[in-house]
Amino acid sequence: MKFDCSLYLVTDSTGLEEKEFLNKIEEACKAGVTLVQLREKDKSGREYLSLAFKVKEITDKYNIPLIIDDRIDIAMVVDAAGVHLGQSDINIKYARKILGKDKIIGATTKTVNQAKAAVEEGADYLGVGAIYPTTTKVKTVITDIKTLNEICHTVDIPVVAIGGLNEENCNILNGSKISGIAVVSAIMKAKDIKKAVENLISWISSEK
Ligand code: TZP
Ligand code: MG
Repeated sequence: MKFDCSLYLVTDSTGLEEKEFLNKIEEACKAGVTLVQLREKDKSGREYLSLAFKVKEITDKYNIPLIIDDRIDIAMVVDAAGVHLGQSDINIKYARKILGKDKIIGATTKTVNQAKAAVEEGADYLGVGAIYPTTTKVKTVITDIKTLNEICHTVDIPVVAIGGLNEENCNILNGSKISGIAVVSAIMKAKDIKKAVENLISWISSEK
């Protein structure tokens, strides 16, 4: 499946009422994010699935592919565009076996070796980071720009930078060969989502 990962919204529903959460996603879709990942770490399978159906309705309305973090089963039930898998999730080769060739499989990689392995197993894109420390709940390991650039030069699939990135600091990526940036807080916590998305898009366009 063809996809555009230039501005990749990774969601975080922490502390938000469902309606507020869905509104933020819709605003971001309307403003021009190109890919959305639903990322839930604390919900039960049933809650995750229920939310995935609702988010899928929004992303479908704006024709934006939806990626589900961690859960291949949920991605299949809601007919999402694909899944995002980390280093401790199901191996990409088995995910591919389940999902078939048409679904998108993204992989988190923090080193050149992990990146090479993910490509060999059939990943469609790589998420690389954290570029900056992040307040979004993850065990943060920083990936420096040098490693990010080495990964970009080593693999022939899109590389997306992630971690602490926002409209003020994404200049650090100027000149790198990334295909896009993935952000959580820069959009989910923005006072003005439309403006944040537009500013990020204008930086992305200036880098193309
Ligand atoms: N993987 C590496 S950093 C990160 C993930 C999921 C979180 C990024 O969140 P934020 O708020 O954009 O720093
Ligand atoms: Mg995971």
